[in-house]
Amino acid sequence: MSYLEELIERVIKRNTGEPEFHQAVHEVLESLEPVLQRHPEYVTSGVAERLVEPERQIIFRVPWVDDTGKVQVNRGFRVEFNSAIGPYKGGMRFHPSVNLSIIKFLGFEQIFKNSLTGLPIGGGKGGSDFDPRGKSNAEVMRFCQSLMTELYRYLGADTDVPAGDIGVGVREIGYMFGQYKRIRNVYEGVLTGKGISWGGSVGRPEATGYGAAYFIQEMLKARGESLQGKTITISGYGNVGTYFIEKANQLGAKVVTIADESGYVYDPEGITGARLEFLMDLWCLYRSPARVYAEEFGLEWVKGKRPWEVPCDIAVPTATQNELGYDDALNLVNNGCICVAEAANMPCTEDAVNLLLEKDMLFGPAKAVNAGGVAVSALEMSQNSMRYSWTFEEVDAKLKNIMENIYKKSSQAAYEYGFRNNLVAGANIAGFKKVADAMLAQGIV
Ligand code: 2IT
Repeated sequence: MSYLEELIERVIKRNTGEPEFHQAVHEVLESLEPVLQRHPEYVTSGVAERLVEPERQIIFRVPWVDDTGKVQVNRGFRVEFNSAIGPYKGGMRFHPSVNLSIIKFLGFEQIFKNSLTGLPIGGGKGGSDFDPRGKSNAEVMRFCQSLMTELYRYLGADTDVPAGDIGVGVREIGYMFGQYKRIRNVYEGVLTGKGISWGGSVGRPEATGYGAAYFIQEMLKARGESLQGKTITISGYGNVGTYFIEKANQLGAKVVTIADESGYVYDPEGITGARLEFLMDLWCLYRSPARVYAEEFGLEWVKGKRPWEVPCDIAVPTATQNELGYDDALNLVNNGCICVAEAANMPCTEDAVNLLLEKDMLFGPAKAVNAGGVAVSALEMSQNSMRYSWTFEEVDAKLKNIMENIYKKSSQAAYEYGFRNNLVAGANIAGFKKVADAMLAQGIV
């Protein structure tokens, strides 16, 4: 067994019952064989062994009182994975499925994603099994305050800076920020994704979706193609999906599906204008199921199926991990799809990714495709430190530039290490090298 295979075995043994974490580690370590061969100093200094072990993992009780006066108890997590190149940075996810495996896979991915942005941010992630759906504002506030009453001691603008993820938007960030400020008595950029009047950055809400569209443009350019006239299928219609549609429309493409866990809607005309406005409110304001969109516009609700069976040029999973499996990938291949780009975190299963790469499809891995969100979070941190704010045009131009650079770095690393046009390996290698070099320089810590 090779050094890396052995390490994967050890990770699986030491982190039992954490399949998502195993999956994320496997995908990265698989790409590193030629890198470690060329750089034995990474092996002797145990960079890979240290990388797969979080610097710190915090698990805590979050008690709160619901509107009926009943005590509820949730579990809070923050995994501070790696601080070699900057303070821990990464979102908080509030969803009933959240457990240590999910937070660790997300935190591990975040190390490389954040490195790829070229900005000084380490990797971390957190969350809770709390479900904001169906809760009143007052309940969400009490929950967020209780969570921050424990979490604040681990955070700081130069230590650990959370943001949003699934189930955490500006409302939740606001309640957490208010509580942090009250306890610490400091006004600092300890969270990103804040409201514009209280330290947020313009362009942060749009950043993940817009960034994904900019990245796809770069992928297509390399094959002499563009987004103009392309038909795109997506799944989630939250923060990532809706702004992705907006930018895709601006670039001349047409998005024809949205989905949730119980089915999908096919809108052959494309989601534009008033329909996009309706969709923007659907999740952000009302947390409504996708079926409501079908009902509103008299479209068929395809129950129990995934949108990946709809013929398209480009498929962009925008919801959650492992939402696009082998059979879905096979459908996409057979229906003439030319590009799959992961706008969610790890949305494609490993066998789906392998099939798409085998078929020489353009494949954009999550670490690269969805890095725009955290990149603009880092720009929010910069603006907070300067006590200054940039305009939308300034932020958007920086975002575009960052996404173009991520594409360049990833494709160059892939070629340099013999992976041809495999951006999965390229993104892993480019993200890894910056962190590994910083870890080498800082000694065995
Ligand atoms: O997955 C992600 O990169 C995020 N949820 C955003 C993290 C951030 O700190 O803005």
